Amino acid sequence: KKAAPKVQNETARVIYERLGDEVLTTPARVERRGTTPCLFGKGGTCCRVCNMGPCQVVEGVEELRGVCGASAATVVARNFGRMVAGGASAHSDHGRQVAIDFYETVHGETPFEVKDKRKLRVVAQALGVNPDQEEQALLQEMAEAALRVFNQQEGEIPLLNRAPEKRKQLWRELGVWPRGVDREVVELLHRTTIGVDQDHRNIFMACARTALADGWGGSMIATEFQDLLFGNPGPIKARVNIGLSVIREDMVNVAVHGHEPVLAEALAIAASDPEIVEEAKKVGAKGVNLAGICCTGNEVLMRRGIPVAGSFLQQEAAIATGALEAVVVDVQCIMQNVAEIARHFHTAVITTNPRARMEGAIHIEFDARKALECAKQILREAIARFPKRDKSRVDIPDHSVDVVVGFSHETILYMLGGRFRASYKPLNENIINGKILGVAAIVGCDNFRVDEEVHVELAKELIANNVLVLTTGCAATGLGRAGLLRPEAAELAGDSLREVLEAVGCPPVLHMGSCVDNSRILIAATEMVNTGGLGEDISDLPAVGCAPQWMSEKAITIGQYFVASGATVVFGPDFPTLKSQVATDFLFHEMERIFGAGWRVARKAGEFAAIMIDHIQAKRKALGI
Ligand code: BF8
Repeated sequence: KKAAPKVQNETARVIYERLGDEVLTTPARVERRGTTPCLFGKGGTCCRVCNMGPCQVVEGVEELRGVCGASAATVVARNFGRMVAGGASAHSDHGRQVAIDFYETVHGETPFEVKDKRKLRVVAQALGVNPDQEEQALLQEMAEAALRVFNQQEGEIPLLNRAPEKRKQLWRELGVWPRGVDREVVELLHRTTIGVDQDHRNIFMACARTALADGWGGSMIATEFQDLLFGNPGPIKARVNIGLSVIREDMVNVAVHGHEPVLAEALAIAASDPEIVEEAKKVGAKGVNLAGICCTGNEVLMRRGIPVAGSFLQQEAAIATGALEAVVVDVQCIMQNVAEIARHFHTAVITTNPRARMEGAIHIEFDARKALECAKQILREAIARFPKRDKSRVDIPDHSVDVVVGFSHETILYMLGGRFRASYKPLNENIINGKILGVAAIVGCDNFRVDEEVHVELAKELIANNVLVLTTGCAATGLGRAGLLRPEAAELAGDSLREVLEAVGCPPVLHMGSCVDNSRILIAATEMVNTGGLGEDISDLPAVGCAPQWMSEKAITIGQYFVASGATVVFGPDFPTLKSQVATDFLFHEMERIFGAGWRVARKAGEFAAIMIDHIQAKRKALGI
């Protein structure tokens, strides 16, 4: 056997080592392809929007414009715009599905019910629905208002009214308040096709508008309506990473992988159904065990304490433990290699969504209206695989770690504000008095092309400098694996942050959920502004975001809506516009002038930390604190 390829994650590394070259894993593919991807593609100057090309464009070389004359700045802006549209469409198609599930639920067509009644009126108001009406009428009106966020053609998406007053005024002045999600995505794709928008500035402003439609539209609908349907997350103890309490040797193991929690919720209910437990026992198992992967993992971790086997980086490794009977997937971030790895084991890959089929998978279509029947059918497929498990090939490295998760915006309100005066005031006071230097969000993906877990070193450096860290997505799972989501990790914090954390029993890194839950960070930032003492807009806050290992287009859209909302973001290890200085200057500097926030790029944890801490210090200075 050859040596296992290099991989940043220790658990995956151990498992890959055992596989050797039996299966071509993702890090092995990275290694075999070499380390230098196409520089035109990487830097954003490969133009593929028509059939006169593809054109490889070089900035400043007249002969090396696109054959139509497109400049590097135009090509880069178009490619960036298409990423923003792709990311926005992914989050928002997810949000739309949640809105449809909610609509069907309030019309009595699904087995679910609205769980979070406390939040009902808040969300109604945010959608412009009169909250003072009889509950059934309210629910139905909210379902229609949620669907309108996607298909509205004119006017304004109402959820942006939640933002600070000054920000709303700016969006109106700039003409970037989105009209409706679908319209913005379609328009951005239209503008970036051959022969349409040729002004990089104009394209980037359209990117801001489309991204805002995602953050304050599609993603926010996903977060809020998932909370309404399945409950608002609260602090809960659980475990992350592959280990014997996460993937069970004595149970039928089913990994839930993807993004829309409705499927995982149905599987969780079905897994404890006596009929299913009995069927599992008949094949020699103690029952059915669920473990999460990617953002579905974060959703069920936050609400049910179901363990997370892995982030994006560990989807292959979880299967290669030899102990998964099924990987059940819906949409987004499911690598095609999953089916290839599963083929070498007894694991069934089960696709459930008509939008995402896979070769080599069994397809059992999930329909929320028949949620439990579908879920049972999926679990039966997994149960039937249990007798085929080859015990001699099972190897589950016991690496799982305790975490405390569930820090929704509402949880932070109650935990930091106290049971009797839910408020962000104590947080703001601790920022003003300097005990907390500022707030940083570490979000986004894992990336097989990054050698170290940048998230982890970065988070440690930030908390040591008294910066409170918020996290979502695969970054959150990675920080959990490193033990930073435990209250005991407060001992790694600087003295003054540690004092604040220990008073409330909070970890130094707060897990706020999945990638659509970055919308929770927008609300938390707004709440900090409205609480007072930290300026009048999100751009005044001593706060900053980052995605140190971004991989998906969705991360770019998130970055763009943070910037357009006034929060500077640092991305790494690279950035998709760097081959046009003109376009990059616009995103990094001109956006700063327009929105009070811009993009930055960094590679190593130390570089990220330096940029982020400098930014927080500069904002503190401007506030005079
Ligand atoms: O939406 S962090 S790898 S799983 S894209 Fe994907 Fe990136 Fe993970 Fe969730 Ni988000």
